[in-house]
Amino acid sequence: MKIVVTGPFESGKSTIIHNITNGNCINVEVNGTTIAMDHGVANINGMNVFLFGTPGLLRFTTMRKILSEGADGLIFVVDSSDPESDARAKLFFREVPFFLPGVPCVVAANKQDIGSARPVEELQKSMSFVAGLPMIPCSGETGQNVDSMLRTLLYLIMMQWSSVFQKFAEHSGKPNGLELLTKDLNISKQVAVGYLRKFELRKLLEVDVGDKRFVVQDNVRQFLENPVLILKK
Ligand SMILES: Nc1nc2c(ncn2[C@@H]2O[C@H](COP(=O)(O)OP(=O)(O)OP(=O)(O)O)[C@@H](O)[C@H]2O)c(=O)[nH]1
Ligand SMILES: [Mg+2]
Repeated sequence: MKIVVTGPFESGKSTIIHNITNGNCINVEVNGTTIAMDHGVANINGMNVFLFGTPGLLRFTTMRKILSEGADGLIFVVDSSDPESDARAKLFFREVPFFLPGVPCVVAANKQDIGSARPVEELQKSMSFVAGLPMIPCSGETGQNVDSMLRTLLYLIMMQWSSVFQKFAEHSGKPNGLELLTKDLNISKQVAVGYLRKFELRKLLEVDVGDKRFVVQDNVRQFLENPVLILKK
């Protein structure tokens, strides 16, 4: 899966990616400020999660647009400890529907380890622009709740794709897998091949030469069939 981690300046995007990937990430930064991107890969129960952190300075809009291309999910990071950053978060959030329309999103209420951090109920009141989205209290610094936040997002993504994923699992390994996929989902061959390519890139499955057959990775099959399993560690 491709996950974009965005949010205003200094909210903790790079720190969260560092935590999720156990430090297996790169951050293109100048003096602690991300100027291009963060990138790292996490492995959640055998599922590859490709994380892309954006720069938080407003002027790097083009970079955020490029990083958002084809994203499956979004983590919007806000600073729970700094009420003055709320206005920046609001301004920043305006980009989201343009760059990532319809993409599942969770809000990371970060920096909960700081004594003055506001609880989620209070943040939800002052950040009405994220109403309706799951908001998860966490700390990139201590790692509190970071794993369950990512799992919540993966669950939402898999629910969004559930009708396609069910069929991936059902027809995996069959000699005429592609044909069955187009028939069951009532989609054109072109669309079905597009789905296979997309999720092959995300390492969920492998497609045979000629595209007739595909095979779902053994360890992710159970999650495609039953997404709720990803919520458990
Ligand atoms: N106490 C605490 N500090 C944090 C936490 N997350 C980030 N920080 C600190 O907040 C500052 C900004 O963190 P970054 O991870 O660089 O934030 P960012 O959102 O990537 O910043 P930009 O890329 O510049 O937009 C750093 O000094 C971090 O150490 C947290 O959960 N708790
Ligand atoms: Mg950063």
